[in-house]
Amino acid sequence: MTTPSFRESILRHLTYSFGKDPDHAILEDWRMALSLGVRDRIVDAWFKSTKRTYETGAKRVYYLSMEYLIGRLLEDGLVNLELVDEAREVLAEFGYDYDTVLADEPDAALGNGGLGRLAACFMESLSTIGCPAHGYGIRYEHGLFRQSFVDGRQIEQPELWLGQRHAWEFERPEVRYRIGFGGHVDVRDGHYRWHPGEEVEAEAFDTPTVGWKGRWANTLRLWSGRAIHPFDLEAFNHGDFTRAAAPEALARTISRVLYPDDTTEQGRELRLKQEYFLTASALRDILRRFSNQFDDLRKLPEKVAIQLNDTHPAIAGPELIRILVDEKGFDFDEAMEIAQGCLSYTNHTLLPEALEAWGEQLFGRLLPRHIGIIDRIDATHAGRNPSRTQSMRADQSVKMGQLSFVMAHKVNGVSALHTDLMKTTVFSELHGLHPDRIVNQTNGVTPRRWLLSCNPGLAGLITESIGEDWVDDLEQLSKLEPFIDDAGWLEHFDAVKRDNKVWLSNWMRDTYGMHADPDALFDVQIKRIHEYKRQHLNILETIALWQEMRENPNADWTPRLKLFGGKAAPGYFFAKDIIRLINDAASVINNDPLTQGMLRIAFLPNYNVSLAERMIPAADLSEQVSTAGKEASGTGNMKLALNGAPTIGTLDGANVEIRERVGADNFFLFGMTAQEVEDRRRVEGHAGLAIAADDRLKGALDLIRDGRFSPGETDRYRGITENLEGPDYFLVCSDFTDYWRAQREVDVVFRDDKAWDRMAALNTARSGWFSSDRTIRGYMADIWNAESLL
Ligand code: GPQ
Repeated sequence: MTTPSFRESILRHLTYSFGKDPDHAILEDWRMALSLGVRDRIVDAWFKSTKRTYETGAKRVYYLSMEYLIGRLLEDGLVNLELVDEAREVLAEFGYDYDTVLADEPDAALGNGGLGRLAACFMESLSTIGCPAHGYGIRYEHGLFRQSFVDGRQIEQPELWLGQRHAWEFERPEVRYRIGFGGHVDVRDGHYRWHPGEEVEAEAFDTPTVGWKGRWANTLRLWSGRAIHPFDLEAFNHGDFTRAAAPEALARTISRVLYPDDTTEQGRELRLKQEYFLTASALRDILRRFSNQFDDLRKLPEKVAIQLNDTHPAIAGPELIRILVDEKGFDFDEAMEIAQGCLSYTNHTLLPEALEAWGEQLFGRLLPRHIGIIDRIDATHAGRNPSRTQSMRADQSVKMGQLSFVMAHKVNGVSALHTDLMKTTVFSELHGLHPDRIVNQTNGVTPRRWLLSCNPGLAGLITESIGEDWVDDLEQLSKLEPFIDDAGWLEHFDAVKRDNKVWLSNWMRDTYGMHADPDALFDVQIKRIHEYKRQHLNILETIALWQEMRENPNADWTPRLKLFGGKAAPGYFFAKDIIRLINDAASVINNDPLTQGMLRIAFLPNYNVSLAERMIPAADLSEQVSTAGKEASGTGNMKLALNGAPTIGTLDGANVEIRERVGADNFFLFGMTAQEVEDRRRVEGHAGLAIAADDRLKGALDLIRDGRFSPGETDRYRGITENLEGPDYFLVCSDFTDYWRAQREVDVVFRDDKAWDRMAALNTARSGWFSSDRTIRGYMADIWNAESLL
């Protein structure tokens, strides 16, 4: 068989997969034909990789995650297989614009934010490195909601990524497992047997994930819920059509929708069901694959590494023990040891509201066997550590963090600071008992999506300057440093940024009718809306700046565009108020003739992966202003630095490491350290003191309270002002003055074109360490003991 040319392959799919000739094909037909052309080549790589994994008997990595924030896949495939130019030509030949075709693909938003996007970057890096791996997740019918603004308020609409044709997955009707819930447990001669009261079927859908140059491809396997007996014929025959269809509807709810909470735990029954559904299906699949190749389950830790992405799949520990003890006849201690040998756990936050704890009533009702196993794990752990006090079974609940820690051989944090804080706060006692267990793996981002593909202008300049090896060896970006002293090169760098800003500005105009002046400083804060991320600190500074500009309109101001993007959890009312305040402030400030040329605000709706890909290359300044100690890592901070946007930020999460690498001179630092934050909270009336000491802050708060942005409704933002003037847990007021100072420093540097370009270029040149390839290599060496097969 000879491989058809790419052009031939696209045209063949158009004809034989979609039944259209070029004259009748619509945009979606072209998008799908192009996608299948790409997919064919991915499949070739996929088979080769699978074959090689079997032949070598290599250890496999399994990443268990409730979220994969994948975004679009067509460009990812084209870029990784280096087919972009060919695709462009074929489409142009038939009168189609490349970007328009790519934009026709729905975004797969099967995640909320950083945690889900990290999982997607990891899948790409695992393939680029050639580490044999599977990602396991849930094939949510509805991903994260679609956001729009009505009168400045966030409105949520269901998202339907499967509503349009989707080219990437293969349904696997033959891969199905029965997953049980509820029921009761029998004990006979010390042998336990669980008899679930309810069962659903998990069906596999596979998406191949290809790495750089198509050298390797792994599998993302997502589970979909189905009924075991989809149709109740008896009910149907009695004329009860609703009841007849009920089993199917019920089973499908399990994979119907992604919970839209980011770093907050809701403790709902369906969520626990989803977690068990994912984990149990994945484990059955892992054990089946293992048993096809090897015979002795004691070898499991040698051949299988299972990474728990946060505590969401923490039930993997007890479930694996249940299978080994109840079904395979192992004794408990040995089963526990095998499970620990396979499992490791990543913690993504220290926020107390995010730490999963299930009421024992609910947990025991849904998973009656597992709660017994957890008690036994707890007792075994206690027995081995008689002085310990940290139980996973306190306050009539099951603590998933403690469970995950105890069942894992390694526990990792996602930045150096976060890992240190894990040791001294949430896991201090467990860390004392197991001092070698906690390790750090600072997050990273895939440079294929977050530079090569989203910023072709900059990628082109880099390749022209240092060759293309940086794409899978990102630390080579340091070779750019000598170029930065070359005025011509720096001008080229500046021109790329300028083009990206013009592009975004035009796009904003065409899409939203928004005005964006490419000469202004594009000041970007894009992330979930959360009090700890402090979008309200940013908007307060904006309001204060507006006031100062009005008082002194003829001063030499640096024109700014404050760009925002991000969604609030539907039930997080404070965060929704922040969104509304930003939008309200935008309508007032953007319409002030006195400041129009100097200051504008734009909150782009429905922030998602694709929007990030448009905004990041055009950013001048990266806002990373969380209260120190609260942001576990951040990954947007890395993407922005990599694309030449210096950070204004606190010493939080990976900001600390970014500053170390890009250099203190190329980072606008402000605010209290994590330790100072702790101390400040103990100062009685800290917010009032900060406000009394800063007239700008006081003025901005007064404007909000007096209804300047909510005419006719002075108490619209009472919740925000009272919080800031009162408890101000996230210390917005106490950090304001220093934030203002740092922002004025930004103004000064930005007015000096050359100085700014240098700083921006140094950010790019020194961000190579933040590749998720480096992160994955770290996991392979320190946690999984896995090897690359390339
Ligand atoms: N993160 Cl616990 C989420 O996006 N969702 C969550 O539920 C939890 C954490 C984020 C975290 O806030 C960021 O600081 C990290 O960069 C990101 O996970 C990936 O580790």
